[in-house]
Amino acid sequence: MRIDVITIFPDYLAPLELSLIGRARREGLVELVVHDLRVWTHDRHRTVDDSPLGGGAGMVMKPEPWAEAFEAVRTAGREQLGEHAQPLVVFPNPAGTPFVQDTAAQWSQREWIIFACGRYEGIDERVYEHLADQGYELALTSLGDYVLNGGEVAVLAITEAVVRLVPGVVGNAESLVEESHSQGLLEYPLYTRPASWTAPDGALREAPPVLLSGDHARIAAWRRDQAMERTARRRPDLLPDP
Ligand code: JE8
Repeated sequence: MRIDVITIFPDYLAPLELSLIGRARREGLVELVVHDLRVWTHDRHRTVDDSPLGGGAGMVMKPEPWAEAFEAVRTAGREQLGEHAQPLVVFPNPAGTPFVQDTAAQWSQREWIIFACGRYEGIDERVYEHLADQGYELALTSLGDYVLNGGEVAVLAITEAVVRLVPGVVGNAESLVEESHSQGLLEYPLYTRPASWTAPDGALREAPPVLLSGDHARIAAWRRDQAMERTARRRPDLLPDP
């Protein structure tokens, strides 16, 4: 899978060098290229923004650098992947469709995703129209119902959620199976050794004895029950309408 990110803050994406995703990149499972949008400006100040037409607060991202950026990134991507390659272009946007686990599963099967990170008040609307006219597949996607300052943090979260589902990236294939089993429910509580733990306040805190019983059917039933109870209490919206 190839992922391109276009941003005015390339350093924001530095964490993608680390940990799971960093290893996936080194092993060639994922090719990730971060681009500085200002490369595609032509003035001394490398201007990417201007005031909103019609007035109003803040600044709007100008269309010209974006159009040039997409042309260059499409050419580079097709050089690597072949002329057949069709990217999905994702614009993180607080007014977009919510990003959920199902989105991550679908996008993990894509050959190529281009993330376009807006800043300021957002991007000139004609960029979306132009890309759609050029035949790009576009997705406006929200990380959640709160306000960020730009798309970069959304790209970090979305990339981690997508790349960990690419075959071979998460070593323990069982942990992904577990996730799909418990689909739609919150996870059950976890315990490890010592089974009897004396906390710093002197209290004896025991793990649930069922987990030491060796009875795998009873353990599975207990975990299912805990997951249901937790979901009902914390996330009733996840349960089917009663
Ligand atoms: C963004 C964003 C996602 C989420 C994404 C991209 C580009 C006051 N204004 C702030 C209102 C409009 C957006 C402005 C900042 N901004 C925010 C997000 C997002 N994905 N879940 N929340 N916020 C941009 C500019």
